[in-house]
Amino acid sequence: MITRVVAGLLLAAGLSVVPAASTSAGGPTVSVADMQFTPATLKTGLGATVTWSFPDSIAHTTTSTQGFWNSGQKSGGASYQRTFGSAGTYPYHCTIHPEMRGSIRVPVSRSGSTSSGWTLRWATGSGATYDVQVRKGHRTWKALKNDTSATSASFHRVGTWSVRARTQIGSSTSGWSPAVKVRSS
Ligand SMILES: [Cu+2]
Repeated sequence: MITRVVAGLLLAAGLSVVPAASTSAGGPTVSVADMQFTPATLKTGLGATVTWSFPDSIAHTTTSTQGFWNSGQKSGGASYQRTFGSAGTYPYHCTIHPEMRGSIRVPVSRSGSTSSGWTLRWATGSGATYDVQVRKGHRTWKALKNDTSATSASFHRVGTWSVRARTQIGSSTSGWSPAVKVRSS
């Protein structure tokens, strides 16, 4: 009863009532409010589900600049989710306010050790193709895999190496992922 009265007063005062807890399942959340994405640049793990929340009363979108996703118009506490199952850099914007820009950055995941070598994984699912590059120290990037549908590879080369990948689905190609380093002895 009291809660309803307070909510009514807030609505009467023109304040937005933001729903409690979102269903983000522990993944990162991007707030789409006050004409910006916060955080504008989000680095997250391979396979993470990103939730965009839209508390504003005016509509916004999260729209992949490369064509990977488009939320359509969202407002008033709505949300949109996308799982990032492949490495790359994914810029996006709001189609209604093109000056609103953000980026999701998904590095290649690594498991292993300096002595035993590494398993590099750049995708958790299938249905895409990938380019994977490595470089030793600060030398030039070289292809490890070109246009492959494989999603992981073992890697055991002496020295410190950087690894990056990008994803292609249909006519959409991501930017290169943030580089990660592996070291083998
Ligand atoms: Cu907008």
